Amino acid sequence: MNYIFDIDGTLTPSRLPIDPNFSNFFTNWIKQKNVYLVTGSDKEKTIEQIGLNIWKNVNKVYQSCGNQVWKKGQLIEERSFSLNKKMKNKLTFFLNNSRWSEKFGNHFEQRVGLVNFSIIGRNCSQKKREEYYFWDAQSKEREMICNQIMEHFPNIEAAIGGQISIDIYEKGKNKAQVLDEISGEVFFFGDKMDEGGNDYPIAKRLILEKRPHKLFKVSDPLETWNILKTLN
Ligand code: M1P
Repeated sequence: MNYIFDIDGTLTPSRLPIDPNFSNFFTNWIKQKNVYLVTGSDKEKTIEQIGLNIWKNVNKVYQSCGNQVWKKGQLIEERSFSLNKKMKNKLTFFLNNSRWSEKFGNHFEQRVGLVNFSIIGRNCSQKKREEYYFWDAQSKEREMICNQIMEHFPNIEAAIGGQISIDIYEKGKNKAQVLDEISGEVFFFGDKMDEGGNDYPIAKRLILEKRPHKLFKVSDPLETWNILKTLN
């Protein structure tokens, strides 16, 4: 059996550390199991959130939606991706014309094999992050931006990752690529499994390939923890 977990919103609150009690539980739970982590995030943020111990002790960690792969602390593979001028202009247009007026800087974050784009900016406070998340759920701004990017640039894929941003990468280089390396039955835990979310490609591929699997669409880390307790 293989267990695949998203991180932000699934094992930790978005961009925040894992609950210490859940961390203790999870550290024991992963022992003797095939556990993989897949996130849009980079290595530094991931370690900050889940701790080096969990990061090193799972089978593999797929950063940047699988565009950078780490095994027990060793870099295995990575792919590069950057925005061309046209894409950057298009995103800058969205930034300048958004109905969300408060901007805090760090709107484009270059990760390995992925660019993370945020209208509010990654330098926003936790309070502003939550305000934007709530507003975006009503306005559907990120969904609109993702759809327009993919319409204008057919070689590019854009997906809603966490609370305030969009993950952008080469078409097909989404989280589902991790399944190329993992064979057999999969239990997948994620909070963005609906169409347009960055966990969706894994769910879709498991279903299409008729692979033995179970999808756990969670709304927060506590739900993940409760499910794992019942699996035990
Ligand atoms: O910071 C890590 C997360 O960054 C984005 O989420 P958010 O919009 O909440 O900052 C996304 O890239 C997400 O995939 C990633 O886990």
